[in-house]
Amino acid sequence: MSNHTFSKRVWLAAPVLAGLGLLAPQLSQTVMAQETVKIGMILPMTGPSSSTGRQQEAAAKLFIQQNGATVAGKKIELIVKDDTGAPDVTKRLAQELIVNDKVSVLLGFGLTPLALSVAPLATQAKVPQIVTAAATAMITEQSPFIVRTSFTLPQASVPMAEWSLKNNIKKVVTLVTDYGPGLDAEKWFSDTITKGGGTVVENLRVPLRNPDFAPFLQRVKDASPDAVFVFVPSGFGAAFMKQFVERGFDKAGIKLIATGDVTDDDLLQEIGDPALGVVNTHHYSASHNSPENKAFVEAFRKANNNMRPNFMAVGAYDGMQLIYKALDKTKGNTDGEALIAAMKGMSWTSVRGPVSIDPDTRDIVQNIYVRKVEKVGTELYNQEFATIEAVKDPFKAAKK
Ligand code: VNL
Repeated sequence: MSNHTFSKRVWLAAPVLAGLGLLAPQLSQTVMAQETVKIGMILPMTGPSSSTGRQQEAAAKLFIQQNGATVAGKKIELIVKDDTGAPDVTKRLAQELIVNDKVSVLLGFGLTPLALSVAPLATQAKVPQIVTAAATAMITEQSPFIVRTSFTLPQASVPMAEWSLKNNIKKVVTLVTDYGPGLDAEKWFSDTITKGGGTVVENLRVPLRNPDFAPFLQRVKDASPDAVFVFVPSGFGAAFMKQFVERGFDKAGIKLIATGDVTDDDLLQEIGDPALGVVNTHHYSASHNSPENKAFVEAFRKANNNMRPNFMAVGAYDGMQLIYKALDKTKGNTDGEALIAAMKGMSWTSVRGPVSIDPDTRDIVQNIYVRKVEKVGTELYNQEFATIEAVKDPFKAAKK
C-alpha cells in the first residue's frame, strides 16, 4: 500500500473513527512525530569559554523542563552541539544543522566571532539565529535573521561611565580584552566619560588567548588613575582578579570598576573577598530581587547540583522563551520570516526584569543595574542599588 493510498484511507475513515473515539490517540501520535520543531543550539561546551556553554545548556533545558516540550501543537527538540569556541566549527555545525537536521531555529553563540561566522548562513537559509551570549553591538546588523537576548557592551558600559562621573571618578585607565566586545566597552565607556569632563589616560588591550594581565596592570599602576575600568569575557574574571590582588591594587587606592562580566555570578565565590566593594554595571544578577528570579535561581540550582546561574544562563533561558512565544504567535508556523516578524516587538517579564525586542534593531531592550559586590550571608553577590530603565543599545541608537 502506497503512502498516498494510506493517507487517503485515513482521511476518508477519519470522521467515522474519530466519532468512535478510536482515532485520536493514533492520529495525534503520527502528527506529533511528523511535526517536530528542531532547535539547534551551538555552544562552546569545551575550551576556555566552556562555562558559558555549561550555563546556557542548563538554562535551555530547564526552560523546556518547566514549560513542556510542546508549543502550538508541535514537539520541540533541542539539539546541542559543541563548537569548542572555534568559529570554523560553529559555521560547519550550523550548516549541518540547517541542511541535515532541518532545524527551524539556531541559538547560542558564546563569543562574537562564533556568532559572526553563522550570520551569512542564517541569511541564506532564512533561519532565525538567536544570539544568547555574544555581545558586540554590531552583531545584529550582520543578518536580518539575527535576534539577540543577551546584551550589548555599549548598553552595559555607558551607565558605568555615567555613574563614575557622578561619583568623582575623573581620571581613568581602561583595560579590555582585545576583540569586539572589549573594543565596544572601551569606546563607549571612554567617549561617555570624556564628554562628561573626565579623562582617559590610557586604553589598554589584553589578548583574548592566554591573557597575562601582569604587564598591563603595571602600566595601570604607573598611570595612577582614580579608577581602572575593566572588561573581560565571562569565565576570565577570576584570573584577572587574582593578578589584580597579587599586584597590591586593593591597597593602591585605584578603584576597580567594570562591566558585570568581570564579577560574573559563576566566578564570584571563587574570586572571594578581593571582589568586595567592586562597583559594576550589567543586566542580570542572581540576587535580582523579584519573584520570577527567586523561582528561577532555586529551580536552576536544584537541577544543576547547586550551580548558581549567571547572565549567560539568563540569555539562553530568554532565548528559549522568545522561541516559544514566537511559535505561539505564529500558531506553530516555522517559516523563518514569520518567526522573525513575530519576535519583533515581543516583550515579557524576564528573570532579569522587563525586556523587549526592539522591532527596528532586533536587539534586546532591558534595564541596566548598578551593583556592588557584597556578602550576603556567606556568599558574594552583585547587589543592585540603582536601575537605568529600558536601555536600548546605544551603538544603534546613535545612528538614527
Ligand atoms: C562576549 C561578550 C563573550 C561578553 C562573553 O563571555 C562576554 C562576546 C564569553 O561577545 O564574545 O561576557
